[in-house]
Amino acid sequence: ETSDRWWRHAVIYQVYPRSFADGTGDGIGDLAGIRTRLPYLAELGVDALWFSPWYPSPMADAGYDIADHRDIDPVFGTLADAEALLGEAHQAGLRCIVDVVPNHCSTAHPWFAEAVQAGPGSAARELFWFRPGRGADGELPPNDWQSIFGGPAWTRTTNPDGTGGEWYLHLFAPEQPDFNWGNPKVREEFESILRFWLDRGVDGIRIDSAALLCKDPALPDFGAGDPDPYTDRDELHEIYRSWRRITDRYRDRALIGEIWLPDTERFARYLRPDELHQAFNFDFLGCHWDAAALRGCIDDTLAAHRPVDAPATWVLSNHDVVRHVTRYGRADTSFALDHRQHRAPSDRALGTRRARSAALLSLALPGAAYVYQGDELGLPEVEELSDEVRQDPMFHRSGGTDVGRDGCRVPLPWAGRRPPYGFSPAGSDATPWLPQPAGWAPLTAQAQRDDPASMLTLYRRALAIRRDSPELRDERFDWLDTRPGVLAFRRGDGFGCVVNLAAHPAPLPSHVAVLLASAPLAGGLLPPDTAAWLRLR
Ligand code: TEU
Repeated sequence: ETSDRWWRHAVIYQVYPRSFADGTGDGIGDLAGIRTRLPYLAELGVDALWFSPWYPSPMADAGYDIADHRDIDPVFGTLADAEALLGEAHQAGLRCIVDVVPNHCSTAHPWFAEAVQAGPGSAARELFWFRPGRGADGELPPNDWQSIFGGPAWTRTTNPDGTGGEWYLHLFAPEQPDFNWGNPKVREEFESILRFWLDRGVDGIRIDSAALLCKDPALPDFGAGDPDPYTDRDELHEIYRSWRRITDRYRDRALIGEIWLPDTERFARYLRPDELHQAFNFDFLGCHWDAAALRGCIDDTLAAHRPVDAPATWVLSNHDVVRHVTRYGRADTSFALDHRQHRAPSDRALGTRRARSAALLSLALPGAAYVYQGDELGLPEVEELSDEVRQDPMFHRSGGTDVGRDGCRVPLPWAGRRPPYGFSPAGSDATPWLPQPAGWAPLTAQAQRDDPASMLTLYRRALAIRRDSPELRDERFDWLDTRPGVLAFRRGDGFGCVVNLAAHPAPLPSHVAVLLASAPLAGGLLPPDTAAWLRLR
C-alpha cells in the first residue's frame, strides 16, 4: 500500500473552537457547534481541519495554557464529543489535526502545582525552570529574558512563610510555565500525548511554538541575542526525530511545526525526512501586497523547501495576526508582530478586493494552503472592541499599548440580521464571548451562500477547481513572462494563475480560457488588484 501523503497539497481550515459555533447556548463556541457545521465545511471543500486547543484550561491564553492534554475543557464538551467529532469529520471526508503545545503548560497543570508545593531542589521542580533570583534577597529575575507578551519572562513564587521564593520561567504569560525539555520525563510525557491523539485517529499534529522548546541550560542573559538562548537550538532536532519515529508507526499522519524563523535555511532544517512533514511559512503572511516582494517571497519559500522535498505552506491569516482583509486595506500592507499598528486606517473595499486575489494566489501555489476560519467570509479585523471586552493577555500585559489579538477572534457570523448572527442556537439569549459588529449581516455564511459575487462563493469555486486539477497537486511551478506589477505562473502544463498588483489593467496571456476570476474582467483585461485562474492552451 502506498501512502497518499495528503498533507503535501491539502487545504487546511483552522477552527478556533471558542469562536466557530456555539452548540450549547452559552455564547462560547464548542464541539457540538463544530459538529453541526461539518456539512458547511465539507461543502466549502477543504481537505482537513486543524483545531486550536480544546483541552482543559484556565484560559489565561485562550486555551494555549493547558492543564490536561488528554481531555477536553467542559466549556467545549467532553472527550466523547471529540471522538464523535473526529469520526463524523472523517465520514465527511475531512482529516483532523490537533494542536499540541509542548513549550509550556498551565500553572493549573498538576505537575506545576506539585512543583510549587515540593519546593527548591525537588525532582518536581526539575520539570520546569525554577531558579533563585539575583540581588541580595533574590528579588531580581534570574536573567534578562522578556516574555513574548511583555514584561519579564520570570515570575517569583512565594514561600509557605510568605517570603519570596524561587522564580520560574515563562516565555509567554505567567500562567504558562515553560517545561524543561532537558528532562526525560517531559519527553516521555509528550511522546505519550502524541500517541494518545494518534490512537484516536487524528491525521496530524500542529506543534505550537515548535522552535522554542529548548533553552540553554546555563540560562545566560539574552544580551545582544547572539546566540539566541531559547530559539532554534540544535537539541530540538533530536526531539522531532523521536516524534517522527512515533508518527511513522501510524499511516498517513503529519507533524506540522509552527516555526517563526526568518532564516529559510534554518527553517528548512526541521523538514528533513526524519523530522517534521511540514511547517508554517509566515514570510508569505508578512509580505507586502507588492508584486516584486511576493515573487521574491514565493521564490525563497520554494527554494528552501525543494532540497528537503517538503511541501511549502501558504498562510494569509491565523488567530494571532490582524485579518488580511484589514491588512491589505492599509497604506502599509506588511505585517509586523507589533500590534500597535492595528489602529492604522484601512479601506475595507480595497482590502477585500486584494484578499480575493490573495485567495486565488495562495490556492494556486504548490504545497499546502491554510484558511483561517472567517477568511472564506472575508471577515475584517474587529478594531472597535472596547478595552473592557478585550481578553488577550497580550493586551493586558502591555498595559493597553498593544491592542492584542482579540480582533481576529470574534465569533463567526452564520445567519441573520443582527448579533449573534446564528453563532448561538436559535432561542438562546447568550451573548457571544466577544461582541460582533453591527454591520456583519452581509458577511454571514447564509447571506453569502447563494451570492455569486461573495467571498464564500469564490472560495467554494476555487476549492472545487483545485480538487479537480491534478496540476495543482504536483509540484511543478514556472513563472510566465509578464509586465512589472503582474505575477503570472504556470502549474503543470495547462493551469495558469495571473495576479495584477499594478495600478492599471493588464492583458491576459493569449490563448487562454478563464476558469475563475476574483473580480469581473474589463474587456479581456485584468483590472488592478484582480487575479484569475486560467486554462492554458
Ligand atoms: O504562538 C507562538 C508565537 O510565537 C506567538 O506568540 C506570536 O509571536 C504572537 O502570537 C504573534 O502575535 C502560539 C499560538 O499561536 C499563540 O496563540 C499562543 O499565544 C502562543 O503560541 C503561546 O502558546
